[in-house]
Amino acid sequence: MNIVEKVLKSHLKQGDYVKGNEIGIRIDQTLTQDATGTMAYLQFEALGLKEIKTDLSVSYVDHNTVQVGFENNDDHLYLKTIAERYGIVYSRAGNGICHQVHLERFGKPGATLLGSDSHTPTGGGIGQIAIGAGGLDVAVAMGGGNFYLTAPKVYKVNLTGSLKPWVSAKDVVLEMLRILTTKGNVGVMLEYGGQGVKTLSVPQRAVITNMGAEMGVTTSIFPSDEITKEFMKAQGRLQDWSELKADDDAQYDRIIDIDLAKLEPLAAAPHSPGNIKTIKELEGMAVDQVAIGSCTNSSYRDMMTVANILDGKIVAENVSLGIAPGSRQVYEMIDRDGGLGKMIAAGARIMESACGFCIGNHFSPKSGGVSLRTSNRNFEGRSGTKDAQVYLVSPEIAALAAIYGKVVLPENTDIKYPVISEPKEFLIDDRMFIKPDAKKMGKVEISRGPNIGKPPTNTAMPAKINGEVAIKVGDKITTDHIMPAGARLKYRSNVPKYAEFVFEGVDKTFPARALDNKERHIDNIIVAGESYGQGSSREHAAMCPMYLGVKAVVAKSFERIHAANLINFGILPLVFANPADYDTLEQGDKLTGDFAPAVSTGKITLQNARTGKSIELISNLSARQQEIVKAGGLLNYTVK
Ligand code: MIC
Ligand code: SF4
Repeated sequence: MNIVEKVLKSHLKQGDYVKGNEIGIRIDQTLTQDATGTMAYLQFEALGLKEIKTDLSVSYVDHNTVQVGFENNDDHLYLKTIAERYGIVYSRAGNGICHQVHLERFGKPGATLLGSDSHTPTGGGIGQIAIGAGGLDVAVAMGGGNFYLTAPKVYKVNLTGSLKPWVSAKDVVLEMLRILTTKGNVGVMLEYGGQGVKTLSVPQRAVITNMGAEMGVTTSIFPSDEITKEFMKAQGRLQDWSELKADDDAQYDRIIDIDLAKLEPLAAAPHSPGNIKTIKELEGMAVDQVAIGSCTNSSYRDMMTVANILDGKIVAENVSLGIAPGSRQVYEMIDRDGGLGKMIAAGARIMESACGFCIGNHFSPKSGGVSLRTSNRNFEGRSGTKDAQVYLVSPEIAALAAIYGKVVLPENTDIKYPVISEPKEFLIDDRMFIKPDAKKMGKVEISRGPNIGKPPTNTAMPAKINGEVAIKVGDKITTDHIMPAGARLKYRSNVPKYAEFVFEGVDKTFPARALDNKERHIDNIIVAGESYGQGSSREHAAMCPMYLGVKAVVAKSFERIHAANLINFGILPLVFANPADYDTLEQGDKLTGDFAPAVSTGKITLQNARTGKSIELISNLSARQQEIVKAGGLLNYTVK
């Protein structure tokens, strides 16, 4: 067996493990973060769940820490009290970014982890099957329910050689994005192997698995070996280590070979993580802003590397440099080891250990500004500035650009490559976690500020669709397009308010039009191109459209997490049987037809009143999903 099969088969609870089949697995650990967590726990309550049944569930506060207005802090307090009530570990704001902290303190080889954040696969760096999902799926898993996924195709990424100086783990994953692109990898898991694995530390591996999310794969995993063991020992968690490796005769659906020694520094150019260019091609491009941090590339080694590149230098006059260490552990250690002082002396703006700039919560670039970032997404407008040009690069290239004010090739500078090794012992201080206390469980009163509403409800799917194309969008529409984050994040617990911003950057008139249709009993339909719903796991990108009366999304193809979220909220994801039919549809078209065949035959035909044509659509739903959609979503289906 390969590693993926070993972990999934040992957690199999339902279904036959046959590639392409829907299977249900047991989840050992869950994580939530505050931006998706409030709704996840509100749904946990709405489901009537009373007990946490996982080995470990952790609630992190790392996304909405800007706290403009009362809303964010109210959410934090709700999360704290609900954690105390149900026995969830609560990681306080200031403790760091969920994925980095989870890797340090809780990640366990061979275990399953489900997180309400698309970058949960970071945990694959330590040998976990770590999957991102919507908050409702995480709530169900916390209560002991299965998580459903497609038994995946497994691609082996065979690594050989070792990275040259100035070439980074980021360049490995950018190379993977060049090969696999951001489209068409639904139902795939990546398993890294080969001699080259031994040259990569756990945090480097985690950079690589983190950005598997950008390829749309379900997750990525590394073996658990001596290097994993050393890392866990240095984290004081040797007892959690176990070996995990593929059998010699393991089978794979595809093998991708990468010689680490042949890689060169790369960048993802605007506005997609799959738009790969070499640093050589970008050499000389002036830079306005550099941002180092996020849940990828914010480890001790990355931060100390940056600190030593900056040592004795000053940030170029035309550049503003922001640095956010990934966790409190990293922060304290770079302070102890002199890295923080070097950053401050160089003129860096030291930021909170949180998502911050990555999600456009602050540090937005100037109009049309060029920003080099070590984060994982450069979707249009995500930085908070619609016309900003965001490039994703390694910390090494980012630090050099901050000094020179432009993209430079390391060999054309006089800076020596700083070799930083992984610490033998990390600084361990778990006091910013509030651990479950049996005396408080079941008793703590849950705090609910005025911004915290109830999860919205939905009606059962009608037998006939009386639809209208409420909006038509193009290819690669991300969940950032559907449901913007940044300044709007604070409304995550208030669905009627947040729904006012659906498609804000695409068509501001959509919410009013959709609500008006809903009131007139017209079913809103969204028409889209390829890879609809890329990016974030935010279930609000399904929940808010549901609130606005969207009943179906008709697209050329969907991304996994978003398709699952649509189903969870009673919205039908339908794929064009003939993609050319996309061109025949226009906003305002009236589409009618029977919904029932979508359930029984997986096919549905809708009539377009304007063109007089009928279009065939496919609904790829399992029997379980059909029932969920019929009921109007997972909440209705569960709480019958
Ligand atoms: C993101 O990187 O887009 C986020 C913000 O972390 C999201 C979660 C969210 O929208 O709250 C994700 O990746 O799932
Ligand atoms: Fe936070 Fe950015 Fe990572 Fe999402 S990608 S979890 S916003 S740091």
